[in-house]
Amino acid sequence: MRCRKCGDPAAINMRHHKLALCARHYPEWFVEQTARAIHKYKMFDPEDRLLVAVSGGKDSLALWDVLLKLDYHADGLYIDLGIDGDLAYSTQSKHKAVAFADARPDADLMIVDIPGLYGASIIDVARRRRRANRPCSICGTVKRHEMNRVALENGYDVLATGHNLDDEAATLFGNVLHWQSGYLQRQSPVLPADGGGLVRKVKPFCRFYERETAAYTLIENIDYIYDECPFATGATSLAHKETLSRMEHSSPGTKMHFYTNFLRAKAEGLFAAPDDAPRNLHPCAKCGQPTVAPDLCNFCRLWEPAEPSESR
Ligand code: Q46
Ligand code: ZN
Ligand code: ZN
Repeated sequence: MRCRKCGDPAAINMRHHKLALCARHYPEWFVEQTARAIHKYKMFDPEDRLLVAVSGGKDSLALWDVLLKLDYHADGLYIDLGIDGDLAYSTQSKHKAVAFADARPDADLMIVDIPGLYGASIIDVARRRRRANRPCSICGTVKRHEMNRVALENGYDVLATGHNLDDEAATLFGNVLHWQSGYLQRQSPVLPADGGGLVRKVKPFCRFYERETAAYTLIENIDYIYDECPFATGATSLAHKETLSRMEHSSPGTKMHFYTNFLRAKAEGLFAAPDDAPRNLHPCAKCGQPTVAPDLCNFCRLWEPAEPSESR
């Protein structure tokens, strides 16, 4: 297999694009495609201040790298969740994010230490809520809240995450399996800001397959944490990814068509709510972030004493 641009041996063959590229031309293509996605979905403008959520994994570090190459003002945010144990997952992943920032003079990294700030790791919180073996929904609540808080408090215009096409297709698959109309309505490469306290969220890698971001980090020598979070094993989203990957294998382009045709159907109004009903958000009584819950938001409730029904 040869590079389409120069005829050198190809480093990657993308069957769905019918495109093979060498190690010199692939990173150029990858950066250009990111710029096209930013433009296509009107994600942000050159003068915007971006906060990139970095986990120490390949997608988020590749995203930060590309945004800096494209000359955006992009700072990093690492949230230390306190997931340690045998793998020392949080310590190791933080180390990767710090090493990435240290090697680049234009990369500023902010670190939010959840146990230090709130007095408990997400594992402690999950244990208190009798969810020690499945802390992911608690973890998701904490990450969403803290990303939004840090972005708002520090005047960022946009929060960027490294979700790739495999992530988005798996999420879509789960939402379709359960016909989660609200989630289907909101799943998008761009979630606009709402004046009530939610910062704009974007996913510039939503059209890249996971193996494409992996190839970019490999060719560009970006060191990341290879291990998954220990709680990722057994997650439903992983099972959905495996199902979709089998379909992709027999029919290249399946994930891309599934996701992009969904976006097109949505743009044509397929998932619009009957009256485009607002979600009835109001400020949380404690932190002020928008919530649909009646008093405290889900995040603030996590730090309250567990209710009897939860501690059974
Ligand atoms: S970090 Fe958190 Fe993930 Fe670990 S506990 Fe689950 S949600 S798996 S992306
Ligand atoms: Zn080439
Ligand atoms: Zn709150």
